[in-house]
Amino acid sequence: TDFSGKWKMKSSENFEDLLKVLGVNVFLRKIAVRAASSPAVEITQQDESLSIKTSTSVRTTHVSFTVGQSFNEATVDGRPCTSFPKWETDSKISCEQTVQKGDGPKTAWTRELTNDGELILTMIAGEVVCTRLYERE
Ligand code: RET
Ligand code: NA
Repeated sequence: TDFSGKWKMKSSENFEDLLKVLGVNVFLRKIAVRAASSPAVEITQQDESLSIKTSTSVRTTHVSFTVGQSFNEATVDGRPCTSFPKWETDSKISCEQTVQKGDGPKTAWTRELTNDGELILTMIAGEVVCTRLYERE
């Protein structure tokens, strides 16, 4: 499986609900939802190591990790967390997050490469699952 490439988003479900359950106020939510509607995602992968840059007009994140090794990142609402990515199948990574301070709903994400070469990102907080579908640019 090779996630490498530049990706553009085709659809997104439940992103605002995700921020809501994480306690992001309505004002910041609206800003975030607008910005997150056209992200630029660039992934490079070497074997088990991935680097993922997600850019929007208001927030850009860059994470690098090796599947099977914990790393530090931030939850979608920006709280520092420790993450543990693992292979769920040979084409799907799932990653549980543990926030470094405080509490709140349990968060996680998954990234899966489909047979037709699309990328499905899910971001999870408590009972809320946000699903975002990408195709290569
Ligand atoms: C926060 C809260 C503080 C104010 C703003 C936010 C913006 C978040 C954004 C997230 C985008 C995420 C993406 C994820 C994966 O594809 C941190 C919620 C402005 C824009 C694109
Ligand atoms: Na996204």
